[in-house]
Amino acid sequence: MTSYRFPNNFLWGAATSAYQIEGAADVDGRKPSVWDTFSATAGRTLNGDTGAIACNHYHTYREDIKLIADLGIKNYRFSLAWSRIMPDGRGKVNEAGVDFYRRLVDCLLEYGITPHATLFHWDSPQALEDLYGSWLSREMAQDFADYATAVVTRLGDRVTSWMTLNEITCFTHLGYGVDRVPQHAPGRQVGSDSEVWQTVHHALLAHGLGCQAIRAATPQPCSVALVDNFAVTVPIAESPQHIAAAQKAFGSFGYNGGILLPALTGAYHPDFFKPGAAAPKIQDGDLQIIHQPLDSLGFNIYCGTYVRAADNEAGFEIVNFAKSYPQMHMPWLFLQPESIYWGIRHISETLGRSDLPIFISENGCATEDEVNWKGEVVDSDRILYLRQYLKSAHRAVSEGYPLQGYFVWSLLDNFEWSWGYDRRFGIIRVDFPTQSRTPKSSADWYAECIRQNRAV
Ligand code: IFM
Repeated sequence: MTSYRFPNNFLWGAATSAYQIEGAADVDGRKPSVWDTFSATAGRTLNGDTGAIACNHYHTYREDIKLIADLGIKNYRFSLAWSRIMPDGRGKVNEAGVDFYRRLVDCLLEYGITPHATLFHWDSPQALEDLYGSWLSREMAQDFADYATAVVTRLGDRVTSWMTLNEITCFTHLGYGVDRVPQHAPGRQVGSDSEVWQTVHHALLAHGLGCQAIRAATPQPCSVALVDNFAVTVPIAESPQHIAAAQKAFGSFGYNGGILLPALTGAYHPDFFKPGAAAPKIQDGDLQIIHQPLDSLGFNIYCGTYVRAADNEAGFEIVNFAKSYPQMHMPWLFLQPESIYWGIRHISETLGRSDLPIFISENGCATEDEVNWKGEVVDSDRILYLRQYLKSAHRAVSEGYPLQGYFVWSLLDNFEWSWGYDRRFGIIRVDFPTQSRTPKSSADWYAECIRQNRAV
């Protein structure tokens, strides 16, 4: 009965983000974000879905928090909508918007649930897009820091766990990236890779200035994290040569060299500065700003990439997923539980940051849920997926890597960006026409994991 048991202080949580669940898009002074504009533009999202209503959480947060409490979940990660707090992106603070988050946090605290707040989960104010093209401009970094100051000054008396930006890759490369049709996220298409990397650089600066702003504004000790969905290289087999290949590949794989490396080591990967490479313009002192001391790293993990040793210049090669490799209900989401273990191990061992505590800030999957004749959703596929990943997370803990907690993605079925409401990641089903909530079998399973403090 004691197998896969986590340490007593392990944090069990669930995660959401503002635009994906709140709705109430024009209530109490909120102004549009780039996602309101993007999703309202014909052809951008599946079925033309938008987050205008989403899970209506702005109005149902009390009931939703009670559901969290009923499951025994003690940690809740949510994000704040910048354009609720600062409708024009800069300048005047909308106190009615802040009040919503005060109510939300107070309700969490009443139930004994610790709030973990992400300041930016992709929904930048449309006003800043109109003013200077959002992440195309360096001004965005300072505006983000000012927004962070406004939030932490007002909510820092009740929130002590802060995350700056969520998944820089997604709102930069997927929004501004060249040659991407259809476009999967808001952002003006730019003409070159170095311009895309410039948006990343501005986001990293926002993270760095944001960390400084949080620490300056907090009225009490707090923790600050970056949340990244870095690319995980997984050895095809755990032999010394394939492990070495996965480690060799890690620093330059995916977008790691331009996001994770500068944030955690203070330097872009050397490949960025080779002739013809797409280095952004970097000003003196930028890397010091970006490389802030962090209390932890939030690691969003869904799946990674297999790598094997190869007799080539690089010493490794990527192994594509085989044709009938098990996959969840997303084109990019393969069942690869080892990715959670290897991601954690790479931070500690490959990057040499064993000092940095890690928490899984998102892990979950979309499944083709069905409601049975009893009105239940028996999502055995989601349980299979989550159980394997938790066991793999446990392996990291048992080998001494500093994993502190786990947030399942997601608490609720929600607006899955350009996939609209078609893809369901929740452990609680949302029937969008009626807004009724039904905990799925995976929610009961997760509650049992929490109760027993282990992967059951
Ligand atoms: O829904 C998203 C979330 O907003 C960011 N990480 C990945 C999830 C699933 O696609």
